[in-house]
Amino acid sequence: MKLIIAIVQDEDASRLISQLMNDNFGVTKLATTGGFLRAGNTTLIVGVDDDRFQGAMDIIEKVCKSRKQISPSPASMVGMPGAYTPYPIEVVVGGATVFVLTVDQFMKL
Ligand code: 2BA
Repeated sequence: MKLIIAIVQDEDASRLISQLMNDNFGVTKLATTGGFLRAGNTTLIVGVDDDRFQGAMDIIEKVCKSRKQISPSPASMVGMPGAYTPYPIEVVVGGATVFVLTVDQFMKL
């Protein structure tokens, strides 16, 4: 069994959850915040049997789009010595940042 941890954009989250649930994947949604932009994003936890892993990844890849985002200033630099003037930066965010872990045990008690 695998545990998929997928960090996605809020705009894609609802459709992604619907599509995963339609295919009978179990999904947990966490409201999260990116460290760089300090903007909201969504983290989904999906536990899947090995034989259904690729199916879940295909849905994530199909639904999640990469987008350009303008940040007024990299939030991580605010307060750094020498970083006095905020300046806009353009970053490409997503589609999805995905971590895959092998699950030792899965139980519902
Ligand atoms: P954020 O940390 O808010 O990052 C948003 C986007 O800003 C990133 O998109 C990337 O394009 C850019 N970015 C991040 N750090 C940067 C830096 N030091 N210099 C220049 N640009 C930078 P993504 O790579 O698609 O990441 C989207 C979100 O996924 C991240 O939001 C963060 O919440 C998560 N993430 C990405 N890599 C991660 C990792 N290794 N561990 C944990 N979370 C991660």
